[in-house]
Amino acid sequence: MDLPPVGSSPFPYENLSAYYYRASYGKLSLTGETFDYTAKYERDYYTNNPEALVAEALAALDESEDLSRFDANEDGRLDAVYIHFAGPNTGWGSV
Ligand SMILES: [Ca+2]
Repeated sequence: MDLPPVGSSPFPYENLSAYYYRASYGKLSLTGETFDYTAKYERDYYTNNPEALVAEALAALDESEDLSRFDANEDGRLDAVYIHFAGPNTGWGSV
């Protein structure tokens, strides 16, 4: 498999797929769909409860999308979710 195309952002943040492909030494090819969601509260609200943001975003998405297409093994659960909180860098491991 070829490395995914390089985007406009500088290395190593050109795109998520390329990052994980490199980080896995070519073993993980990450594909999917992206959706925008604007959180109900300011970032600090989720600092000690990031699960609340995940639940909130998925509930909103569930109203507009058929999420069953992200359940390839048909176990009734999404196969993977990646959430990227846009905004300034607040440090490693932070929301
Ligand atoms: Ca599943």
